[in-house]
Amino acid sequence: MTTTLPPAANPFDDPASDPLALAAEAAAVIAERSGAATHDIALVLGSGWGQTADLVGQTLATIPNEDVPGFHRAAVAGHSGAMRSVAIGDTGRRALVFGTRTHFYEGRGVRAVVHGVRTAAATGCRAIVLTNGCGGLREEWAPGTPVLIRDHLNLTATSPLEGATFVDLTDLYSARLRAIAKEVDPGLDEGVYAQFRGPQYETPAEVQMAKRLGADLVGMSTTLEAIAARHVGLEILGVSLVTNLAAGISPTALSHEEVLEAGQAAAARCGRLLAEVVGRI
Ligand code: 8IG
Repeated sequence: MTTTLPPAANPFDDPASDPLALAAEAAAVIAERSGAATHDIALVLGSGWGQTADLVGQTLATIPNEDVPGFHRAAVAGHSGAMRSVAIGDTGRRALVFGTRTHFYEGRGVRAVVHGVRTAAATGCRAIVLTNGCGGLREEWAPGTPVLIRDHLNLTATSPLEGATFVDLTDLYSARLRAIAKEVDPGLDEGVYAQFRGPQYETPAEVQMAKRLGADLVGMSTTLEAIAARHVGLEILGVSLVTNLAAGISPTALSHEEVLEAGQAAAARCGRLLAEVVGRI
């Protein structure tokens, strides 16, 4: 008689499990379901970016997250719990578009947070575009303004790297890819992104702290993913959509509705940016 154990709630929980092996398993499922042996560029769509996926190119396959090892449904309203294989123009190349990400504040651990990045590398991707919705510290950035990430402050006090993995983070956010983005949209500014743990937004005092530390943008994602992406050799473009002014910078309180509205308003500019950039990478 055979007994089948229920699947572990979190496949990353066992410290002896190999996250890169799980990423390779996920990549194999994506290859099978998408009909593409390899993908070329990955995109992670953060808050406010969901509507841009259709502008990137024709969707050739949609795969629910829960069908792919190590992935799970979206935890945030307005995020799509699926990944898509998208044609990049008529180049024959494919983009792997993640409609959502796992946030550190979900408590699934850092391995789960960076599983998408590692899976993207395992599918053959050479570059990744990490997008997010965030709070802006500069008053001139009205809600709905996309900003290129030039560098980051990882304020999570953790890392996706385990063991003596000394990775250089100079030029983590590729100057080459930022230049391509500015060719497409010359009005783009750049800034330093600070990742807080969340899920609460910052206090006004924490926003002032971040400002004094050199931050221009505050959010709850991206830096851990960027570190993992560098580790597996991906070239990285980071783009933040300022969906709200950070706490205390504007006199009004923060709401998730505001975030979704800013995304709607900026969808055309952001979608065109991603589509053009992906075509030129
Ligand atoms: I959308 O103001 C979004 N995400 N930490 N602060 C932080 N994360 C965010 C914010 C914000 N807006």
